Order: sequence, then structure tokens, then C-alpha cells
Amino acid sequence: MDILRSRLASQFSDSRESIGELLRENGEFVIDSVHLSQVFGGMRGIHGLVCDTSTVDPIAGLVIRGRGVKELGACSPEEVFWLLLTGELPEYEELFSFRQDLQLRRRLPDWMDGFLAAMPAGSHPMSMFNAAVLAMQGQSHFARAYHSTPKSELWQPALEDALDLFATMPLLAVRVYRQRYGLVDKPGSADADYISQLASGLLGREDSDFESLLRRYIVVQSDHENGNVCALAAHVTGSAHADLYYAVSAGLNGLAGHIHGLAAQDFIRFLHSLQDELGSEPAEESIRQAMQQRLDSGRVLPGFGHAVLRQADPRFEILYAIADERYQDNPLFRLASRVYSVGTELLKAHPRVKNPYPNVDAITGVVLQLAGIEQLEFYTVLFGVSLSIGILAQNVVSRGIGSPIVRPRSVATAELRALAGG
Ligand code: AMX
Repeated sequence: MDILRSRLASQFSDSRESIGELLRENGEFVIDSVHLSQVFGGMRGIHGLVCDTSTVDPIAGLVIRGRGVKELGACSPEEVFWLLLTGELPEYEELFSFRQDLQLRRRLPDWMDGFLAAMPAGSHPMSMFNAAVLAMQGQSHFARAYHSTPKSELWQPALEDALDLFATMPLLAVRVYRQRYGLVDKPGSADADYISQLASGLLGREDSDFESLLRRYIVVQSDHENGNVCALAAHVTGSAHADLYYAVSAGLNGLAGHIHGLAAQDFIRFLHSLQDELGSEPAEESIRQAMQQRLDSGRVLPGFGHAVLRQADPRFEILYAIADERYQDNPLFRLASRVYSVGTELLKAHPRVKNPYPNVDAITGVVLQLAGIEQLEFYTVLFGVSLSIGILAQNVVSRGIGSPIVRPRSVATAELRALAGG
């Protein structure tokens, strides 16, 4: 991967220089002020992190290296990974050699089947996936090279780990899926690309419609700046010079939270519970009552709301349009569509909810379910496969620009009370 390595070498050297200059000239410039409510409010809205791979605009949504996510419709995960790392889409030749390199890295250790089989029966697929990532840490180039590598060059072994992990994630997800649900393993063709490995591995057969759906699914969720729980956990872990196996694992642990990535499974579970209670296509009024009851009992409506976005999430819209085209006559999809509009209406009336719209987790499970992946606990693993693309790129860039260890200050409540003059 000499082309990629030499591009990144000059990119990082330029970045370090220009960041140094920016800091020398403007280091004391004030970009934000912190309110007491933000300190108690999960640091919401505080500008305190650097992320060059993508930004999340409250209105426009995800922008990857200057390109709105809707512009990336035709891209493959390989192209988006390259874009996240370098800031540009690869040329034909670059993509060709990138894919060749990734193919050589696409293999799981021999012990993986036994490792997964030894996990307790009924383990959540997310814990199997994460345990497997962590168990592969012994392969880390970064860990092996650490003591003989200057700080400024740590991005190089980090890049090796990132490429290995990127290439391996689809295979690993398939292995977890097949092992967890007792399905016969159907290894894809050795020269298949990222998406066809993943798609044919999951379905157990070639299916071009499923491949194109999965391509969109993976690309739209490939990054979301680094303030979300998953990316932030990975960023903080990597900042302590833990290798990418540890960092990705830290991120996956956070993604397994119910109000983060597990919302994908929770939303489908909620649809199923509505069908069990009210029939396969309940009337809008019955849906409204059930959702209101859930809110009144102090529980969240899974699949609605967002900590940053203040408009409908373009990632939701992209996947919704695909589902609408393919599954508009399906009862589950029709139920989901009613739930989206009723939920939005109810949350618009909620005094504190800042975003009443369905989020990406309200559609990912629906499209996977209708495409034939019925095991809803598996959905967050696929979210992890996609979001890890951004995490890997972000961590390589962080080592490349020499980001220091993350260490904000915490303050005791009494101190805050005194500061506020209370
Ligand atoms: N259902 C019920 N209440 C909700 C709600 C929802 N979907 N979304 C927000 N609220 C509540 C919050 O819990 C909070 O209540 P509080 O004042 O009693 O603490 C209040 O409304 C204000 O919240 P907010 O500022 O609008 O959102 P937030 O930044 O605190 O939280 C999020 C954002 C996503 C955690 C929240 O909207 C939520 O819990 N949604 C449901 C779970 C979900 O779908 N998560 C996936 C999000 C996307 C992702 O990260 N993958």
C-alpha cells in the first residue's frame, strides 16, 4: 500500500505543520464557552474535539470530507474508507491496488471458530463480535512496533491495523452470525470484495439487490464525526496509545448501548410487540395509544430523536427511500411508516425532546428484516461493521497529526455551585 502510505505521510506532515502554526498564532483564541447545563447535560454541544474525517451538521446531517452523505450513493466501502483517510476518492488505479491489498488481509485466525463456539450459549452477537475483535489484539502491528517507533510515525503501524481490521470486519460479522444462529458456514469467493463477502456470507447466496442495499447501509453509517459514544470511546482509548483492536472494542462496547446502536434492534422489537398486541397492521389510533403509553411510563421511543441532528436524518431518508421502493406493500414496512409519523407527532408535543424525527436506527432494522436477516439482535453488529470504518480512519488520522492523550477536567457539584455563586 505504498501509494496510500506516501499520500498519508505527506498529508500528516503538512497537517502537523499547519496545526502547529495555527496554535502558535491563535492558541488562546476562544471558540466556545461552557454552560453549567452542558456540564450536567452530557457535554452536549460543547466544541471540544477535532475530527477531520466528517462533521454532523444539525440540519444537513453527515458530511464526509466535505461531501454530503447523499452524494456518496455510488461509492463502495473501500472508496469511502480511502476518502475518510485521505480526503479524496481514489483514482481507478488506486482503488484497484487498494482492493488487492485488502484481499490479502481478509482472513480470520484459525482459532476463531473455536473461540466463538466457546462463548456461552445465547451470548448477544454484539458481545461475541466485540470479544472476537479484542481476542485478535495479539495481531496488532501497533502493539509490536510501539517501543521501537517514534511518536510521529505511530500512524504507520496504526494504518496496518486499520487495514487489517477493515478487511476482516465483514468476515468476522458473517462468522458471528453463522455461529450464533447455528447456520452452516458458506465461505464467499476468496476474491470477492468487501460488500459481496458480507452480503453472500449473511444470506448464504449471491443476491445483487441485497448487495446494493448493504452497500448503501454500510456507506451511510460509515462515520459520524467523533463526538458520538462509539467514536468518542474509541478516540479516547486510542489517545492513550492503545492499539486499534482495543480502541475499536471500546467503541463497540459503547455502540451496544440501548439509546445508541442497540436502538436498531429495539425499534424492530417494538414493532413486533405492536403486532403481537394489536395485529399485523394496527390502526393509527391504536398505535398512538400504545406509543403514548410507553412515553407515559417513562420509557423512550426507540428509533426517535438525536443528540445533534435537528432535522430528519438524511441517513434515514436514504434507506427509507430504498425500503419504500422495494417493500411498500409489506405489512411490517407499512406499520413502520405509521409509527414514524405517529412518533414524530407525539414527540413534537413533548416539552423537552429536541428532535422528534425517526433516526437511522428506525430504518436499518426494518430494511435488514425485510431483506431476510431476521435475527434482530444481530443488527448492531452490522452497525459496528460500518461505523468502525470511520473509527479506524479517525484513529489513524489522530496518530498522524499527533493528537495528545484526551484528558478534560471534571468538577465536583459543590465546586460548580460555588462557581455559580449559589
Ligand atoms: N423518546 C422519549 N423521550 C425522548 C426521546 C425519545 N425517542 N428522545 C429524547 N427524549 C427525551 C430525553 O430522554 C430527555 O429526557 P429528560 O429531559 O427527561 O432527560 C429529553 O427528551 C431531551 O432529550 P434531547 O435533548 O432531545 O435528546 P438527547 O440528546 O438527550 O438524547 C437520544 C438523544 C438519541 C439519546 C434520545 O433521543 C433517545 O434516547 N432516543 C431513543 C433511543 C434511540 O433511538 N437512540 C438512537 C440514536 C441514534 C444513534 O445514536 N444511533
